[in-house]
Amino acid sequence: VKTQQQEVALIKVPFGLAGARNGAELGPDELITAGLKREIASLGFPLNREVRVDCPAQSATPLGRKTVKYLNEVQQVSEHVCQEVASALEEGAFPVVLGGDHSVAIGTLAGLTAHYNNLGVIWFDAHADLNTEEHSLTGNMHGMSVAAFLGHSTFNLSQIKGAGSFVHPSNLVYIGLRDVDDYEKEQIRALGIRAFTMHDIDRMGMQHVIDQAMVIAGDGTEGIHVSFDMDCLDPREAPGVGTPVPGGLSYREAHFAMECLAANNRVVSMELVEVNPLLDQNRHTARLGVGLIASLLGKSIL
Ligand code: Z70
Ligand code: MN
Ligand code: MN
Ligand code: MN
Repeated sequence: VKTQQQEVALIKVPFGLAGARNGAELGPDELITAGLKREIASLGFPLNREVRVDCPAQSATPLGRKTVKYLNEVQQVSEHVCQEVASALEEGAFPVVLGGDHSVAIGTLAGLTAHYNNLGVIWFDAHADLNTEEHSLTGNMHGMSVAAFLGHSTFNLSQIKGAGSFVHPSNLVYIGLRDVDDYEKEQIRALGIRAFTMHDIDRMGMQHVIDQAMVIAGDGTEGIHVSFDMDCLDPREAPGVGTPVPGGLSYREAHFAMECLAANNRVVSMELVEVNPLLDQNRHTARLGVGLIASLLGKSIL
């Protein structure tokens, strides 16, 4: 469990241009309104910083027939997120990055790899986000973040000022996959990436899945980053996401995973992305997100 003396760095990234729908840029404020700072304070963590990364809005110039959308904007945001994450880590804080669409993970990983030579990543998602510019069927960069920190896409960590080296695919673990493109399936096989799909969770249960995930992401690494896309949850639990996919994690499966991760002192940072208030019902998804962050920070039932 993180010691309550450790500071939490809240890094808000209201950026949604790399997603599939409008609205993810409203995620950070929605999570704050849903009580995130109160939860962090009541768990006893001092705040290292609360920053809001300056994010470009929709560009006035039409995209035309570009295959990759908003590359310059993603690059700019990634560099700012990288700086904030790296500087929070230098001060010994635990970064909590709030998206935004999942492209914000590129900047988070850039900042983390600046500080840690070997990093494990547990990626909770319905999607693999492993497309490259060349293979993406949508041009949306939130579907390319994993390729960027593994170094497989043209735009990758090496283009971000201050980033460290790529994450090794043997230290990446997926949890919750159920909507994976053909190219991504090939890559998962070719690179030998460990993936716990919804089928695997059904078969072996979350306890076994999360125990194995911590071993894989922790093996030979200096720390584990938890990247949490809210669409890993079932849309009945989390309707407020840009790309809901049926058949996802239950409320308890997700909380249980976070509770187990809290008990593992190797977790060094987390991000929570893809909360879309425009598609939510009664702030349900944002409140669930706040609860999941609290569980990862060590909130227990009793
Ligand atoms: C699809 C793509 C994606 C999140 C959707 C979807 C990717 N594979 N990622 N929602 N978070 O566009 O590449
Ligand atoms: Mn700038
Ligand atoms: Mn994602
Ligand atoms: Mn997703």
